[in-house]
Amino acid sequence: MTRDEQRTSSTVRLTVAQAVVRFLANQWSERDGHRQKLFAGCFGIFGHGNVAGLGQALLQNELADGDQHLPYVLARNEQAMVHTSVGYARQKDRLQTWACTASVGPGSTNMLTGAALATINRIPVLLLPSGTFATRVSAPVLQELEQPYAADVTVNDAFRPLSKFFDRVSRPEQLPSALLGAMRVLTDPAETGAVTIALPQDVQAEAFDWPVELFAPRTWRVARPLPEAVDIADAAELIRSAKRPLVVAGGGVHYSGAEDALRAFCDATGIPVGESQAGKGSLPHGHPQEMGAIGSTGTTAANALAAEADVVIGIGTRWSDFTTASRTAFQHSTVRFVNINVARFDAGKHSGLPVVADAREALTALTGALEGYAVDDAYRERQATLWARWDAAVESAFHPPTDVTDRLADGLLTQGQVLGAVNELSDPRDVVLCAAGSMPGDIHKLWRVRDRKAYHVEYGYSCMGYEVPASIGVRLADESRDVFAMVGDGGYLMMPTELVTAVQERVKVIVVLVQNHGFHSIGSLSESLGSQRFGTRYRFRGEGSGRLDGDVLPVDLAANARSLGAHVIEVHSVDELHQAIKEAKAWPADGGPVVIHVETDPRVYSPDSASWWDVPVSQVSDLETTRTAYGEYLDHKAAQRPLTMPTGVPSPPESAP
Ligand SMILES: Cc1ncc(C[n+]2csc(CCOP(=O)(O)OP(=O)(O)O)c2C)c(N)n1
Ligand SMILES: [Mg+2]
Repeated sequence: MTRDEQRTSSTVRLTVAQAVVRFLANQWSERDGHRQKLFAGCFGIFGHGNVAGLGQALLQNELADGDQHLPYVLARNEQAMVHTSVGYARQKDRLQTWACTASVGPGSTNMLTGAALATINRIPVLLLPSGTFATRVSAPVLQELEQPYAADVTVNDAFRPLSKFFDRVSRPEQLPSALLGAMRVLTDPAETGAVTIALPQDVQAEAFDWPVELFAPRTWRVARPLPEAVDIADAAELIRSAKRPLVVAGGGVHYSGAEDALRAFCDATGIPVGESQAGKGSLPHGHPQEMGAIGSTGTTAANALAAEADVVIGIGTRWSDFTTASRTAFQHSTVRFVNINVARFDAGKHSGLPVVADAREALTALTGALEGYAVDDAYRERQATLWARWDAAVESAFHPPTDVTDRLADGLLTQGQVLGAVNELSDPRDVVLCAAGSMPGDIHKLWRVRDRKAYHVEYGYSCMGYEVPASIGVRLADESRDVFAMVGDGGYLMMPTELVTAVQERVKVIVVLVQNHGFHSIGSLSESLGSQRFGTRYRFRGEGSGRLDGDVLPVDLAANARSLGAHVIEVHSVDELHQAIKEAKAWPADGGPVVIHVETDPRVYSPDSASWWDVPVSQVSDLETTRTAYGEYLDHKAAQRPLTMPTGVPSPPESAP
């Protein structure tokens, strides 16, 4: 063989876009001996930035024989396709995800919100925004941003602060390192989030001789870093000194699959568990140590225990303000933290003792190191009493007494009734999904989670419009479960578009559309802060007042959903709601989306969390309501704690001189 022949036999000539598709189709992830395709497929919307590059490559891939497919799915909105990917990846414990291709300019920047959401929630997605010409020969092209101060800036630079990895492939030679770097970050449990490779439109179509080994199947092992023995020993010592220890379980418990390890830890020690939004369901409903949601939208049980806790063990939590009730949840004068987290960044929060490790591995080691330790009987009794009190409050929210229901206008339900019906009539493995509005807080408080993957509230970015597209992702990830997307009228109006994608792909999602004609959540927040629900209701501008206080807008969201191809059921009573849920459950698995439209009375609130959330109130105001709210705000501020107590880890013996 001549040297030239050797060279040709070890390369393959493909465009950059064809190389991207072939590479992605050959990536796998592996954990605990289970191997799966890293990419289930590629969502996209084509325009001149990607139709001839990635579009051509995806077409060629779809038509090819063999098993190296990267299925293509046409979405309706680029933000939404990122949400769908996030929903999918979260349901898959971050072991699998999707790629997303968008055209230059608005198509690409539509993905920015999804990028931020993925990064904040630490969920892997691969974004492939298209860029304007690398050569700039025909600049400025349609949709190109021109900045007089910097000729190399494009709109895709906006992805940099939102991504955990960013690269722009301006020459084919750069592609291998961009792809390999992207895979490393996507499959790193501590680093993962949105990963962006910007692909200029001309580069996508450019041909190159690639080394064949670039396309060999690659398996990326998702690590389970082991804790250091000294960290476990220190953590155990601190916990043994505690009288009122408490676990705060975050999303890391789920992503690590640490639920059984947590249960074993609680069974052995009797330490109770409060859960963040991402960590909800870490212990199943009914477990004696399960205290449910914690923080601003927590249960009174978890929040009472948080206030007294002397040692708090955070597991896989990023300690958001909702989880800590804006740092008012923990009131013990010397409260100290142990933070088990795969990311050193999170493990160091609240001056905690960092145990940088996989949650499952760290919990198993800690349970061993705590052998013989358990909380006293009085603490167990306190857990049981607090929980029984809270559970009774949930019961009356789900089934309100007649003095509440008698006050409802005809055809209206309470939000608690809607949540109760869905919780009680869905199967234990069905998934409840939500993101923004008043429902995430109510679901966090009230929902009885009966399966580790049955709870999916996106509350890192709390993005209105996540609900419908993400529910498609959840269903694509696991067709053995029904998914109930709980969406308010405001959230629905942000992103109903993907109902069309669900129709196209025959994906069964059940959307429960809760119509209350505006922002119940921000309305009541506004009222509590003295802002009088200003601008939070969907109303005509009043003819006399000139303000948004006229009649309710004649908006028919049921008709809207029907027009997009969904099967719509309108309900006006609890009985009709029960029937609708049963009908939706019986709807064919490939029947596409079902929308249950229900009107609720936003004036009926769910049980109080006995908690707080820091939203600053105007310090000076012409309005009496604002001045009153500011006074109350200062009272709450007084309870805010810096959480900087040293962990008191014993210092090592002094070394010999
Ligand atoms: C994209 C986006 N814009 C604004 C907000 C701020 N916000 C949070 S809840 C909310 C209102 C939600 O209304 P709706 O979906 O009807 O739910 P409800 O509060 O009525 O339960 C708004 C505007 C947000 N979370 N996301
Ligand atoms: Mg609403």
